[in-house]
Formats: sequence, C-alpha cells, structure tokens
Amino acid sequence: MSASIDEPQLTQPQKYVGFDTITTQIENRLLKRGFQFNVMVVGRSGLGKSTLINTLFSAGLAQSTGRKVSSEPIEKTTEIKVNSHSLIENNVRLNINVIDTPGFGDQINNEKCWEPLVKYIKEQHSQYLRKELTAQREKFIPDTRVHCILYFIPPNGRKLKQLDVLALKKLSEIANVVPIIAKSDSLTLEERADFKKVLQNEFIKYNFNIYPYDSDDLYPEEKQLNEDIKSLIPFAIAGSETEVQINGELVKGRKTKWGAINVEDVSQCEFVFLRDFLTRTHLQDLIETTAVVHYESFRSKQLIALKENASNPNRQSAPIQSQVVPPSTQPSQQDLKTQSSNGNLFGSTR
Ligand SMILES: Nc1nc2c(ncn2[C@@H]2O[C@H](COP(=O)(O)OP(=O)(O)O)[C@@H](O)[C@H]2O)c(=O)[nH]1
Ligand SMILES: [Mg+2]
Repeated sequence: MSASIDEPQLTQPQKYVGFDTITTQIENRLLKRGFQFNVMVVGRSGLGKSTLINTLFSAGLAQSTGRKVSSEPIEKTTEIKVNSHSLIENNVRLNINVIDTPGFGDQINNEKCWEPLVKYIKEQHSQYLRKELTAQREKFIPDTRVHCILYFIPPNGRKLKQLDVLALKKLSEIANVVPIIAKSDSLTLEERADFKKVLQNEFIKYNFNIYPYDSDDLYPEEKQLNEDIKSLIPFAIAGSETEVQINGELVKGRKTKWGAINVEDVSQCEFVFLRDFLTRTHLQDLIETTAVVHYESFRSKQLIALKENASNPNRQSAPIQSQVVPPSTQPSQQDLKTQSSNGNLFGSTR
C-alpha cells in the first residue's frame, strides 16, 4: 500500500530560519570543485581553429599543430589531440580540455574522416557509463564527455561539400554542434550575409540537429535568446592572437595591407557574439545538455542492449576498442577490472 501525500502548503516561517543560504552553500561547494568544459574543434587545416580557441579564452591553450609548409607530410587519418588547461577568473576555476582534430578533411579521399571523432565522443560516454556502473563508484566521475563541437566552414560562399554534410549530420546527432564561418574577414559584409543565408538553408535542407535545442523548460526570455542566437548561426568569426593598434587603442586584431580588423568589434565580425554565447550565456547549458540529452540517449541505448543481451545470450555486441584515451582519463585498475568482468557489454559504439 502506498501512502498518499497531500500537495504541500506554502508557509512563510515566522522568523528567519536561514535555509535561503543553500544557494551560497551550493555555490561554495561548486567553486571548490571547479568546472570542466571539453570543447572539440573540427575543420580543415589552416581554418584558424587553434587561433580561435586562444582568442576565445584569451590564453595560449592551443598550439598551431597544422602543417606550416606544404612540404610537411599530411596526416594519414584524422588524429585526436587533447590539451588540458586550468583557467582562473575571480575565484572560479575552469578546467578546459581542447580536443583538436588535425588531419580532418586534409586527405585526397576524405571518406569517413569523421569516424575517429564519432568514435572518440562515444568512447567518452562509454567510459563515463562504466564508471557510473561500478559497485564502488567515485564521488565525482571525471567528465571527459565532449560538451561542444566548434565546426569550421571555409569562407568560400558555396554550398556545403558532401564531407561537411555527412560530418555535420553524424556529429550533431551525438553532441552539441556550433557551426561557424571561419576567417570571415576574407568576405565583404554583403558576401558574408549571403553566405550565411546559403548555409542556413543548407542546415534546414539536411535537417541538422544544431545546438541550442528547443525545450519546454525554458523561460520566455531564454526562448527569445535562443531564437536570436539561431538567427546568428553560423557565427561569422575572425580570430587573432596578436594585438594591433587601431585608432590609438591596442586591440586583438589583424592588420593587412588594406586595413585592420578588430575581432572584438561587432560591426566587423561576430566573434564577440560567439564568445558571449559560449562563455557568458550557454556554458552551463552546453555541459548540462551533453549530460541530459546526448549522454542520456547513449546510456539508454546501451542499457537496453545490455538487457537484450542478457535475455538472449547468443547476441553479443562488439568488444570495446580503446582508440584514444586522453592522458588524464587513463582507466584505473578498478575500471579495467570492471571492464573485463562486464565483458564487452558497454563497448558497442553503434
Ligand atoms: N585572415 C585570417 N587569418 C586567420 C584567422 N585565424 C587564423 N588565421 C591565420 O591562419 C593560419 C592558420 O591558423 P591556425 O589557427 O593554426 O589554423 P588551424 O590549422 O585550423 O588550427 C595562421 O597563419 C593564422 O594567423 C582569421 O580569422 N582570419
Ligand atoms: Mg591547429
């Protein structure tokens, strides 16, 4: 027999009790722990991926790992390189993993060059799930799940190439994808607006699941903000790690024979809109959406497969193949034990 519980009555305590400090208590605990943000940059070499990451976080987080001269050999496959950093602003510590993908789209035959990326993303979900399911789980499971993918589109004014269509489709099914027009300083404002329309139509045509998503949980003003952001996507950005003098002021910018561009001037490019979106309005939402939408969908598929396997022992999923494990996430002895005792149940990356 289950007890029925009445609707709670709203009561104001007669004197101050102090439970309203719970928000400060939560804040203090969170501050002690710090925050983790994992961002993946995807796009062909030389599109300014490393430069943008450094411009975004105003720090040297990413080295230019692309080819410097044409005589350097091209990577044979898409590689995955993870760089970890801790940034402090006031008393907030943000741990950032930058996941770079050199070699993406640089081959003569780029067929399936997104596969290592899809595999990496699923691998992080799988690792998290294994840790969650151990008998003695850690109090805080280190989070290596990819919270945001910045997808760089070349500024050529044309429709999407087949490679971009397929990569955007696959990636947006499993992670928060934010497409951007790279090096937009090479376009006039008119060309930029036309190109943005072309791409927005392409996104509709191919029905990409582009972040941010609609949700009934949002307040009207949050819905409005998301609509405004959707009309800006893909952000036409320019990045620069160097400071230049414009009108007597030192600013992050690029100087050419024809003039100078201040990347933080919204009349010249949309870098500031992207930065505000990623850091000031949607940082927490990117992290949360990864957990409650993308990871949750992976988790439920895996657990359903596990149940099916248990009821039908002849059906087996593929064994796990760890292709890339960032240094900070090497599985512990405990994990390895769990992995082998669980057999191959969580390895399927369907
Ligand atoms: N015009 C222009 N050049 C850029 C921009 N961002 C980066 N670059 C330049 O493009 C080259 C490649 O940049 P890098 O960040 O290493 O590209 P990655 O290979 O995608 O990581 C460097 O010479 C950068 O200075 C940009 O927004 N506009
Ligand atoms: Mg680079």
